[in-house]
Amino acid sequence: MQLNKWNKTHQKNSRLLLLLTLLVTIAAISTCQPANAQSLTTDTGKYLSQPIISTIYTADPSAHVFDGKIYIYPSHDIDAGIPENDNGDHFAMRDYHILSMDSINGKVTDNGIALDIKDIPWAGRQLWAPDAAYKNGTYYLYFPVKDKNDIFRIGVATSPLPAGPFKAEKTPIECSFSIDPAVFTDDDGNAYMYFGGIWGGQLQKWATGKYDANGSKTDLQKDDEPALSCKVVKMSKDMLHFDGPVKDVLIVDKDGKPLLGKDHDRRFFEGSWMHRYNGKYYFSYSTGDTHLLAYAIGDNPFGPFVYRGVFMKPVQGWTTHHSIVEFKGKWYIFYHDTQLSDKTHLRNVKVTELKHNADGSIQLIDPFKNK
Ligand code: FUB
Repeated sequence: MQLNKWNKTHQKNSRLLLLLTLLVTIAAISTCQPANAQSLTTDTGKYLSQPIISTIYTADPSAHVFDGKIYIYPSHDIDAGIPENDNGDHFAMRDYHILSMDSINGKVTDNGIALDIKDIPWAGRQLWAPDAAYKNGTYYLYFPVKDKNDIFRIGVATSPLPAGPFKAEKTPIECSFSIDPAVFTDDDGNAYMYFGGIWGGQLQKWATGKYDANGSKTDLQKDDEPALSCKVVKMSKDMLHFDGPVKDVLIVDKDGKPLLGKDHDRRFFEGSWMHRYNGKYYFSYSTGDTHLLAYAIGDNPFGPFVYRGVFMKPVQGWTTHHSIVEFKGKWYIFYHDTQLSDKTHLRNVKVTELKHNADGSIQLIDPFKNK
């Protein structure tokens, strides 16, 4: 009888202990989230938009609408433990993940690894900002990566599916150099690649037309000379090569004078994009060390482009990089900041609406909410 009573009490206590252990375990698991997801909950109110995905770090989003769906081709940021410097060595990315969504602010799918650096035979290090294009049943992923001599080149990989997996060509695109390819397909089917970036993007090392390994680490040009230009080239019919000479994307002021090297608030730095609106060609880009997104308008894909202004104020983090896309009658800008990590090399992609005024100008966007 005594023993029976002890047994019952003991069983009851054991069940209580089990329940307690279970509760503690559940609590521990639910706090075991990635660091990024935790910081997401800290101070979301001050930002205009929230990260579209928080399970991986993403940046440099190139958005396209393929088959009625939005596909985003971003860099996949990782912490490689490399200290920050002006060369951008801390951006040591190793693969790409394509994101997709059926609607703006809808569910975002991470489609897994689309291309890994180990599968690019000529690659050395640093998979930077990519872009994509579609032609005749094939999707093309364009990507900058340093070759085995530590020189940035632009490569191309193909897939029958927009989210990959992509297979890289055996060599970089002939005559390609520097970073940040943006491929624009015009209404007549002709495609053009805009590319280049100064400082870590090495554009200044090509100022004479040939690569100068000992060239300046930042801008090579003198302050009162025209700024270094982004590059543009027509793509071949098979989308795998350049077709014709690489030209300068000239940005001029309203009097037709080229922007100067000292004009850090307006001159091109990196992260170019092209969109067409009401028959005009909008060349947009980052001003880099002044952290602005600016645009200039031209009458054809080669320019020249007349500088029109800033359309996005600085985001949180050193870099700013965007794309502009039309979806269901509205225009959107995909961009990034560092809301999830507060670290310049661990960024997160966002999206917000972009509006053109009746005179063709673009409304200024503040990535922070007005207080
Ligand atoms: O993501 C690495 C580099 O940072 C990109 O190529 C630049 O445009 C800047 O966003």
